[in-house]
Amino acid sequence: MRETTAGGGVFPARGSDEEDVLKELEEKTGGDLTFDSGKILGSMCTHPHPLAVKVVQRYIDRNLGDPGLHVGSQGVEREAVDMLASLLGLEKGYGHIVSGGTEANILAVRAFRNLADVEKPELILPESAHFSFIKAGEMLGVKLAWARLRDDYSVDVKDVESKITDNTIGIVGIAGTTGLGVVDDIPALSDLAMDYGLPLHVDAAFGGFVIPFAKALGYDIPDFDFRLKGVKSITIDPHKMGMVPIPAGGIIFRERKYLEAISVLAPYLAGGKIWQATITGTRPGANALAVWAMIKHLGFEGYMEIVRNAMELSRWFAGELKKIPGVYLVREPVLNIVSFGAKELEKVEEELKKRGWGISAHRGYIRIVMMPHVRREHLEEFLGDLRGILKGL
Ligand code: 0PR
Repeated sequence: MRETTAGGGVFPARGSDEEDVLKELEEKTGGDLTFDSGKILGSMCTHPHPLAVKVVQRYIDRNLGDPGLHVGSQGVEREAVDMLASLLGLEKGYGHIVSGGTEANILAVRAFRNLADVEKPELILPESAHFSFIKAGEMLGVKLAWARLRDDYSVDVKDVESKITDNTIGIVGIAGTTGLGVVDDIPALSDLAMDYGLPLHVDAAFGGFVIPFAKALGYDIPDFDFRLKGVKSITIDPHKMGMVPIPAGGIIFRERKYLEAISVLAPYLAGGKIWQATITGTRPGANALAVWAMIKHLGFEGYMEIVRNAMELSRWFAGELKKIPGVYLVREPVLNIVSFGAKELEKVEEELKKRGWGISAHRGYIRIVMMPHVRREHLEEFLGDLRGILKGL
């Protein structure tokens, strides 16, 4: 056998035993926070549901980038898209399970731009919009026109209107903002979009798996989905509150034309001449199957129970925060996100991190997201630490 030469780099010349590789990985990831530790309070992800993990493991080799090979999986993705569309008030939707909210938002902007036929495309979006739109604007050559927020942190619809020009390709509204979980006045944005003949994209990356269930539980939240005629596309992420492993985002369009506007011909794949709309080519079928499996397994009622718990926990937590001197809520929670400020916030953040809490205060406040892995006892411990830190300042 010929001796392998390592070339002196970090690429190993010889392989190691599986056991050794796993042990080394275990050591290297020892510093990671895990969701079951109860210490991650500021993330929009969670430990995936065991069924979803099982499905991903079983179907790990499926590639939706070549659906001719995996025809069955492609059918399951379509059914997953249909179920998401149905959750969002649409009988038949067109879209994909994608890599996350970022890709979903980029696809929506791409569709609006390609259909608009203007030379200098502009997109109007709230100041609260996720930074994925900055990537979309840069990649697609679309100028972003940022609309002001009102005192309640929802977008000022009048300011949105004032920004409409002949170059406007569409409007964005947010159903569950990244920082505060605020739901914009989507009905008003939808009316505005209809008046001007513009498409409205709703970023419900987080809220999509919360709002329908919270509304069914009686929470007073504005309408946000396809039941509003101006809404032409929605981002909804199963890898956030859907309990599906990363990566699993969702983009749903009202009409086929949006999907067609972003489809590129892939002429040589196993399925013959196919059209591909997603940014990624090779992409995981397993995660799309996991989306399907979770929706089938939990059903509306199952998700409703998860959301009930998350919503109740956020109301309780907000109430407890209000009792602490030196702490203030940025606003009353709308969804299962509670954001608060405190005196000497940077110092408080530093001290909380020293005690192992997975939070950040980079927006000028601390955001706590009541994901399914967050339990009351974790929050009680957190509140205890917070009280102690503030007393010691
Ligand atoms: N739209 C909204 C409203 C979002 O909040 C996010 C992500 C996106 C789009 C983009 O989604 P992807 O990250 O799936 O592409 N919001 C989270 C955030 O910025 C992402 C995240 C998740 C951050 C888990 C940290 C974390 O631990 O907070």
